[in-house]
Order: sequence, then C-alpha cells, then structure tokens
Amino acid sequence: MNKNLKTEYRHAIKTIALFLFCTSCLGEDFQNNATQTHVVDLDRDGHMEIVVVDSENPGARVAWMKAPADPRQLWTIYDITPRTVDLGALHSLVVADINNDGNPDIITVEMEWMKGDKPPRWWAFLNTGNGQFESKVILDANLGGHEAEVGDVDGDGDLDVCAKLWRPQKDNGNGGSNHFSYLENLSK
Ligand SMILES: [Ca+2]
Ligand SMILES: [Ca+2]
Ligand SMILES: [Ca+2]
Ligand SMILES: [Ca+2]
Repeated sequence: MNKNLKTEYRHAIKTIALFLFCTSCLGEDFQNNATQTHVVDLDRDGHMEIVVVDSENPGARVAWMKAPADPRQLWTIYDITPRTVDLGALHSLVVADINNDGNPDIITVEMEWMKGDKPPRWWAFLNTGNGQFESKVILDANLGGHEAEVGDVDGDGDLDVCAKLWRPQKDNGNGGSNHFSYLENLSK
C-alpha cells in the first residue's frame, strides 16, 4: 500500500437544485432488484472478476465474484461487507485505484432513503492484494449518495469522489435539503 496514503477526505457541500425523478413511475420491482456491477481484474491475475453491490435492498452487501477455470461453471462469491454493520442501500459502485498502489479499490455510498443501522456513510474498500480488502469510512456526516463517481476534480493527480443523492431526508446533515457532495482525496 502507498505509504503516503491518507484516507481522510476533505468534504465540500453545495446545496444545488436537483431534479428528482418520480420513483413511483419506475415501479417497486425495478427498485428492489436493481444491482450495481463492475467487471475488472481485481486480483491482477490476468482474468476478469465481477464486483457487485445491492442497490435498493435493506441490508445491502458488497461482494466480488471469481470465475473457475471454466467460466461456464459456478463462480465463487467473496463477501467483503463489513461484519459489524448493517449497510443501507448502495446505489453507487466505482472501482478505481484511489490510493495509487496499482490495485483497483471499491467505492460505494449508502443512500439516505433506505438507511442501515446508522446514518449513511461513504465507504472505500482498499484492495490489499490477494483478494483481501481493508474497509474504511471516508465520510460519516449523515449525508447519503446515489450514483457516485470518481475523477481528479482538482487536477492534482489523485482521484476525488463526488455524488448527488436520490432524495433528501428531513434529518440529513444538510438540514434536510438536497446536496451534491465532493470529497477531496488528500493522498496528494
Ligand atoms: Ca483477476
Ligand atoms: Ca489501490
Ligand atoms: Ca484530485
Ligand atoms: Ca488530492
């Protein structure tokens, strides 16, 4: 792991006008079955794996799946959900190397709308190699997110994290208002 890694992020919040789609027009079946996936060589063995998070499901999980020698046979699933928490819905999945050590990491964000055991948190699962991950909360401010993205927003060479939300909750960390949140990666 990069010795210079700092997992702290600087948080900036802006209240912006967000247009929210009518959830009822999508139907409950869509919401309950939605899942986020990403295909990537997670363990850097030259073969692709699949990362998956539940979306609008209570008790959402984070996991990755590895193919057997014959990928037409059953794959093995490795659950990396932190054991001591009950996560809220996870409608965000980004796989990117956020600590610049060459291993792809996993970023996800709990939603405000369907909470877990605590107010929504932003999570990084740092890939320490050999299919192992170190879970870290990178924001714990009662602010949820939906469809998070990463990018080098400030142009300093490390990946920052941004997310808007699906719909605000009246008790959220922004006084119940909509928000767009930007986490500045302090690795560099
Ligand atoms: Ca692989
Ligand atoms: Ca990494
Ligand atoms: Ca940056
Ligand atoms: Ca930075």
